[in-house]
Amino acid sequence: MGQTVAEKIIAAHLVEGELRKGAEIGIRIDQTLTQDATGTMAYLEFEAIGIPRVQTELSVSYVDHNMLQSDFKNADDHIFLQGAARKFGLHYSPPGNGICHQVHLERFGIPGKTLLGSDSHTPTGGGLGMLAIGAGGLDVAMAMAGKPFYMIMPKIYGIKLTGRLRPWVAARDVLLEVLRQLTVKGGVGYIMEYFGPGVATLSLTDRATITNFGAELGATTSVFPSDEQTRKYFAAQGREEQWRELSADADAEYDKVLEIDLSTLEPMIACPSSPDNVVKVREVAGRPVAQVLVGSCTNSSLRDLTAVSKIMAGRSAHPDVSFEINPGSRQALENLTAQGGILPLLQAGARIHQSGCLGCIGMGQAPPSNMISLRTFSRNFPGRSGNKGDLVYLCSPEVAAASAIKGVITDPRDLGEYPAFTLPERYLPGDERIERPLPEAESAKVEIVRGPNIAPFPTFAPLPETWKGKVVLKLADNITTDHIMPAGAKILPLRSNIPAISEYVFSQITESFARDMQATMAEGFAGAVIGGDNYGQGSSREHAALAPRYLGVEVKLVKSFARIHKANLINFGILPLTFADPDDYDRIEQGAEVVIKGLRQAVLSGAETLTVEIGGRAVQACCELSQRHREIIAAGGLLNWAR
Ligand code: MIC
Ligand code: SF4
Repeated sequence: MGQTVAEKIIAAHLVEGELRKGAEIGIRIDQTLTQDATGTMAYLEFEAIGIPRVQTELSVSYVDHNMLQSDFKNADDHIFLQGAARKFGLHYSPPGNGICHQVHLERFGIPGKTLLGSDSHTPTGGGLGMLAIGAGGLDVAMAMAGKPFYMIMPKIYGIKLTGRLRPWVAARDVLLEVLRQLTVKGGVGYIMEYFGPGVATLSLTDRATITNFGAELGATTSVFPSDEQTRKYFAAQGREEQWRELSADADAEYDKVLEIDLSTLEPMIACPSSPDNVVKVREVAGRPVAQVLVGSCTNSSLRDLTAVSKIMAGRSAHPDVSFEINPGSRQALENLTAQGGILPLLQAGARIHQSGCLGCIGMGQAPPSNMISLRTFSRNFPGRSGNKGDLVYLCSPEVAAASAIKGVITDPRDLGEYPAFTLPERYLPGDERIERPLPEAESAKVEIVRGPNIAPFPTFAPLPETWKGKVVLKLADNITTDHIMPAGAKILPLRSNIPAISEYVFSQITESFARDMQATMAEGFAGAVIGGDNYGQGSSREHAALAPRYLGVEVKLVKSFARIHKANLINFGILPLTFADPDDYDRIEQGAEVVIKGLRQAVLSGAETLTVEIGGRAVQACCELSQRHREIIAAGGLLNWAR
């Protein structure tokens, strides 16, 4: 039987297991990336593993998230990351240089290679035919140490593209349509692979928008073939020699197929507060908008910024709109400048910021109260903008520009003819500030500087024979990692200090959670959290497992898990269980006592179901774990296990 692109890359990197869907496999990782908000912890973990230098073909440490420097913390982290890169043999991309995914696409990605990144939008690299996967920092640290990356062999969801996008309809709309149909959990357990005649009509950065935003489907990753469009992009980047062709075999089989005729799509928009709450722009047109943000790793490439600049040329942003541009990278900004694209934006009233994540992760740019913020970002989870009860909509750069002009949500087709533009055949590289790895002899002399906010890594106890706890929280479906471990300008700077950041665990849901956990622990109980479907969707932040574990949460019993979060729970020794009978969920009350007898023995001996006594009632829970996972949990986490 023929193979898909994803299967070919996995087969070429397989080091453990066999290519059977649903079985655990280990793959070799060629490249890694980290960003600063997950990177400090990842390098502390790498240090704890004790390997002196990264073992990958290429590893890059980016600073793009924690850019506001309102005290010493973020600036200290940047210095730590630069030192760690010099010490351990990595490339280093400093603040202002761009969002990790955008810069990695431009300067480092290679078709057919594997990339593991400590950020959930790592699949951006799938746009150029990489197998690019998001993971927790500890998994990335292990990959840097030359260890395989383990995952359950996903199924392949073929997305067949036919036709061609009409003017004013963008790559963003393709995935908004897929999200509308499949929802934020539709991709769980799958790699989304794009094929069909419509693929050739999409530019490389359009493809990257699609694979990036595909993270919101809960998919393991998304991938496009590498073809003539890809070659053109590599030529424009001055690295054509790194390009190679890669396509699915004609007789490749997909586990499921969804067909999208690009020529029938219309401008779409995701309404508050979930990326799959999608409608046609026409259905919500006319709602007043207070803020329009163009940026984020989903939509801030040179193509996107050029489109916005051309649309704004000779027009102005509405006086009631704060119209802001967050360029994806120094390269995008340099080339936009060289082409004369900045002036029309400034004249239209744009606030142009440095390259980075900025408002996408609540590092500034919070919108005014009770007013609509329109963003070309990937997530509109509740409160992520910085405001409780926020009204964030997600859309294409075209919809954003049209709405900025009119001051209300606008279908961009109302603006008339789509402006013509071309992109340069050869880009200015914009990589002046990227540091190359130091030679080994020089690395050895580097002393890593650690600010006072960089706390040592906490240690955790192994799994006990009988586990005693309390239901400390009962939650609904689709809980995001932003609910579990919020981000934003106040909390993100604590990412390298687990005791400090743990104070904010679940603070969006109940402000007293950390204090309540302390009281529970003082009574001699550990914590169990009950959840619904798709628990832990969104970010790759391992802090959403590490910080609750630090507070004493040791068991999570839910209807279903998001992939990366489940992997992070295992890495920090939290037992992930799912309901055998989902109706049991309704019978559980917050505060109930929980006992699991013979737990350690059951986990280690491969038990697939466990009896959990909750409030005196026996509840059957499924324990879907590989033998490796079981040993890791019994040891109290991956670092204990590896030692
Ligand atoms: C996000 O978009 O939620 C983030 C911030 O980039 C996260 C990583 C983090 O929390 O540091 C992600 O997507 O993994
Ligand atoms: Fe940064 Fe936003 Fe992309 Fe996350 S989704 S990497 S915060 S730009």
